[in-house]
Amino acid sequence: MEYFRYRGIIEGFYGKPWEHQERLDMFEFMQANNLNAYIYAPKQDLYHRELWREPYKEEQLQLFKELIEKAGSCGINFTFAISPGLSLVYSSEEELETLIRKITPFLEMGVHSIGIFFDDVPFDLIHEEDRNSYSNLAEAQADFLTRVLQRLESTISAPQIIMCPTFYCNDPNLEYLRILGQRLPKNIDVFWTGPNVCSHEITTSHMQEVQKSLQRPATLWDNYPVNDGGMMPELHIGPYDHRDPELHTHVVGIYANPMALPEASKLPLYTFAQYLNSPSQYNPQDSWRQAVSTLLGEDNLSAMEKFYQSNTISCLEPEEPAYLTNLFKKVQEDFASFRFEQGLRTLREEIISMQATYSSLSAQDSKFFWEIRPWLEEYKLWTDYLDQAMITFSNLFTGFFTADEEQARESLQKALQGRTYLREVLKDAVDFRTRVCGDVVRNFLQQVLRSTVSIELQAEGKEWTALPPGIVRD
Ligand code: LOG
Repeated sequence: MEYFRYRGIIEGFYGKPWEHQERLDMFEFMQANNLNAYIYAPKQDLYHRELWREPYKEEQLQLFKELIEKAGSCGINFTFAISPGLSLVYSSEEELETLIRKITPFLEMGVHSIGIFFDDVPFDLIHEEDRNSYSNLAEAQADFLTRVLQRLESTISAPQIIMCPTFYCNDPNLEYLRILGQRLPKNIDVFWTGPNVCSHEITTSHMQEVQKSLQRPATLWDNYPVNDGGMMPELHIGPYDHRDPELHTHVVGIYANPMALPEASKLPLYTFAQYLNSPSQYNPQDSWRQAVSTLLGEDNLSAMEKFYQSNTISCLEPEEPAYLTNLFKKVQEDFASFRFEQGLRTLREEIISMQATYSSLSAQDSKFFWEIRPWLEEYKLWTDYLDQAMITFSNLFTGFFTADEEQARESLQKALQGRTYLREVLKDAVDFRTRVCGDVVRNFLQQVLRSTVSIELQAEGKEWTALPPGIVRD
């Protein structure tokens, strides 16, 4: 018995859509992992959204044909989706005809599942004709989709429509949802993304409330591992998590919205598939290790575990990377309690381990490792800066605590040089493209700058009191 009717992937992100070949590869991955549904909905395909009225060109349809056939041969239900909500006149018959004309080639290629999406479009009726015909957006959308369904039913057998509402997360008791629930034909499926656009947690009771409003179990559009928009600096490679094992009692299917990086997405998608196939047995950490061993090889497991510790930030784990936070907290406590050697040793061991991780992963040549390259390269830079910070602290302690005056002078001079270097690299780090290591290493480097400010001022013959107004000592 399957827990979810639809176990899928929705290519529904903003940014660069996947390549044709990447989609074909993904279908094989899906088949191997018992995922059975794919929705084509990349926001950046102009013909999907802005130019929804324009028919696809012949060459594009040829590629779709290949995709649809491949999906079929992999046991995957292929849904073609269109997002007309930016400009659609809901009440117009002509608009309905235009939409039918647009999807007809897909129906002819054997697609019987159509997505019609109204996410990220105006919240109100923007056309006068619609304001004259309907009293609200939900009514307009329900009426339009009812008409589309009637047309499809007269053209093909067993058509399937899935819609995405304009209010697709947050409060399950919205009037808008209740109107949709009442007016939409019961065989139209409805998407929902959970308590948030990107939900940290999705509970069964939340989905039960959604079901009540919609008068049907919803289909989850789960915005993980997607990393578009403001999330682009984050690498979402951690396991699927915080989804109640009983969700299937109030949800007909779950579609994960992946990253624009298909290979990197496969790590979380592998774990997602395990959740879908056996929710009550699912263990995120075990599943993740299995994913790495299966997809990247057992040899990469320990380096990937290490690298992942610096890449945990996502809607699932919004805090700063816990491992690094704890490690630096310990080092700072050691320093504050005059256990300098111990603190430096912890740092040194961490740096060595990070260096080894970089060397090992950057030597790999597969597509996965090329996709994660920007994160790897900035991880390397943080490792180098951390190394310099460790040396600077070491010089600082020697400078302050040695009885040998000559050595003290020399060490403080070196600490000063380290400070100058770190101040410069921190300026560069403002432009880092990734959030690898979160803010943890950055904050630690900042601490080095603060700890060394007094020797810099001394070297320049300045006192605190000589600082310009507005600069305060912290
Ligand atoms: C979009 C989606 C995007 C995602 C994450 C839905 C239903 N729509 O806020 O295309 O990938 O957020 O940024 C969205 O989630 N809107």
